[in-house]
Amino acid sequence: MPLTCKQLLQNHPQAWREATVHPFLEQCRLGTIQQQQFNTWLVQDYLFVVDFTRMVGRILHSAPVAHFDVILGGLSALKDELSWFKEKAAERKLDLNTQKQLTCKEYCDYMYSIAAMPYSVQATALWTIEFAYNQGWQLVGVIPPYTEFSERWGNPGFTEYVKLLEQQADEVLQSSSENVQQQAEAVFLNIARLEKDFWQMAFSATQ
Ligand code: HMH
Repeated sequence: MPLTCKQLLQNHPQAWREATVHPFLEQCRLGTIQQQQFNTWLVQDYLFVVDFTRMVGRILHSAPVAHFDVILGGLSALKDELSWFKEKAAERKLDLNTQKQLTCKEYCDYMYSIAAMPYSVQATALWTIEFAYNQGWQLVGVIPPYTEFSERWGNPGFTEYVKLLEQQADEVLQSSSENVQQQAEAVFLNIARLEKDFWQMAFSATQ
């Protein structure tokens, strides 16, 4: 049986829950998140998205032409997302010219290392990263004052994009060797852990 994205979720329900359900998101839903926690997330996630955009650019380099449409659509959404982050930061008078915190740096370094892996592993990583936010923010729901944030990653268009990423990853995993499938599973688990750590990094922020 070839590995699929669904199978990864079924194999690791606990790791996935920890990646997508966190007090940070719960307190966004309740409106009780503190400013420094939210602002830390916002600035660090901007820095993350800059490096994530580079990762998607590198995935394009490895992808079959038949996968270009979806990936280019993702890159175009990232163009919009990067300007949106700058707007949100300006509204809050936050300086984006900031150092990465350790967890953010670890995650960005990890994304960089993924470029050396087979395309099916990269495609799985891309789906995992996008699905984590799609699910995490969707569970928050569209409640003010963070409506705009939950909608960005929870909206139907983004959900559809994540489904296409899943299809592309499944398609190439199907013809991957067992060894490569194991790599894909390890990458899924590492990303799930980094997602959990990223929420925790913002949640623990005191300044
Ligand atoms: C930490 N994971 C993190 N930030 C994001 N913006 C995404 C995933 C989805 O793009």
